Amino acid sequence: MPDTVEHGLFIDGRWESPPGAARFTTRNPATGELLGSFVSGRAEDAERAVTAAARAFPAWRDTPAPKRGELLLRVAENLKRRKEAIGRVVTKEMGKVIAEGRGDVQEAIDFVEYMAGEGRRLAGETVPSELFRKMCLTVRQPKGVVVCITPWNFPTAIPNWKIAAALVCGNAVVFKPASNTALCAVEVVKAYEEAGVPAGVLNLVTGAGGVVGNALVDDPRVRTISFTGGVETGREVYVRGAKSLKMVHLELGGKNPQIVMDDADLELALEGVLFGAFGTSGQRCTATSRLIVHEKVYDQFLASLLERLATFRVGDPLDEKTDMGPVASADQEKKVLEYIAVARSEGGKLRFGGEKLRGGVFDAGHFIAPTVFETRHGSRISKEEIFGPVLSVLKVRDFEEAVHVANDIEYGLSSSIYTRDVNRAFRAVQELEAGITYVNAPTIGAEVQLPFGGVKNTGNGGREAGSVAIDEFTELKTVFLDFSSHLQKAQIDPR
Ligand code: UN1
Repeated sequence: MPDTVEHGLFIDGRWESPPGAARFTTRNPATGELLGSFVSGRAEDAERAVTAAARAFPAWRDTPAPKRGELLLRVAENLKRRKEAIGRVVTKEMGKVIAEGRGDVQEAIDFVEYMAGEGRRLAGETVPSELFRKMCLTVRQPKGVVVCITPWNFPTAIPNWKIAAALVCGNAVVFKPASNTALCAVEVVKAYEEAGVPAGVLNLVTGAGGVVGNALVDDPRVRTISFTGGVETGREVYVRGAKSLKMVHLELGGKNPQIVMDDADLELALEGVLFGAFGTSGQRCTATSRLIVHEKVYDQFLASLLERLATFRVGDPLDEKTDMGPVASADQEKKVLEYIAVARSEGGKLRFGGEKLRGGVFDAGHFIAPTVFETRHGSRISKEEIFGPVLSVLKVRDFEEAVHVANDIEYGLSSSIYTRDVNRAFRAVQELEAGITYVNAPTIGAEVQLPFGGVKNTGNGGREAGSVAIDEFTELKTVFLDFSSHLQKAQIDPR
């Protein structure tokens, strides 16, 4: 691999490329092109990164929060300046179309800017005391060393959701990215390095989850793990972290429904499902993987969906005209094709796609046709997260059945309803069991100034993004200030 750029670990403010270190590479899932070579970190590397973070923490904690926010503003500027270049790296490394590659970086910029302002808020609360001349309030304090473990599907946005929030709160971070988007991770870290992040405050350790991830989760000096990824790995991280009583924040899967009622604007609903189901090749936690349609409009809506898919352009994700690129890796391709086989074997009625695309440019990459199955509620493809361009279509009699089908699932991240009936819209907001509900908009496209997360097996109750992002990365100190010059006894002194 003479031409492949070798990237190092970033520990204590230095890029390290130990000669002879084991390495792995990333490849463009559309072309097979080699993109970079990265260090397969060892447990010792993870430990050294934690040591660097622990050493850097006190000075960072003592840096005024508005100053920490200023660092983030410089990071945002760096990301803005390099938005096009980094957007192209996103597209090349995980295959989302270039408009979405840029969007990934924009989402990172949006959140980093938003968190920069948090440096001047980081609010606690002030409440009255039951006693004389006594003041009661809370202040936020950082946790110390926190670990951010991130997925490949939003390889710049999600790391920034975690890192920017953690840093503005005064924590030191060890960042362990998904291996198949390691180049994006290097780009993210460079934006912080160039902004002047102090040595040790942000560290990058690439490598296998079973080695680097486990070492970080086991390390007693780490207080919080912020993890986004699949439910199986998330459960392992949770259980492992519990042994040392760590706070483990989980953002996991989804099986997100778009409901289309008989009174919906069907053209709008059609645009919504095309974007929601096949944007990012269906590889978003928020992707629309179930289309729940009222029986009165079912045949008509399905027919127009199939008609639109006939001219849907799958191909080179760097081409602005492409609607959908490849899936992100050979592993993803294998998993999605296995689910397509499951769907066929359980009697799903294939209405579109259902295969790996071959011939011409497709042969070099992991391209799967946008796939539509008519299926029944309860089939495996209607319940399990596939994380690919596979849409299950389900027919329902009425609103009540639509909500029942939408909710009768182990996940609860995003949800959507298309209707013109204001009462139904409000009922959906109230009754859909999900962290996010959209009315007349697709299940994807959350904005960073609002909380992001879900119910049931989508997580363990936390939220990222929005102003509540700081809850994950701060401890609340409760403060009682008694200026009465007397011993006062709460609950005991006469009232
Ligand atoms: C994810 O897939 O984990 O709402 C994140 C959206 C994006 C974020 C998705 N803003 O689809």
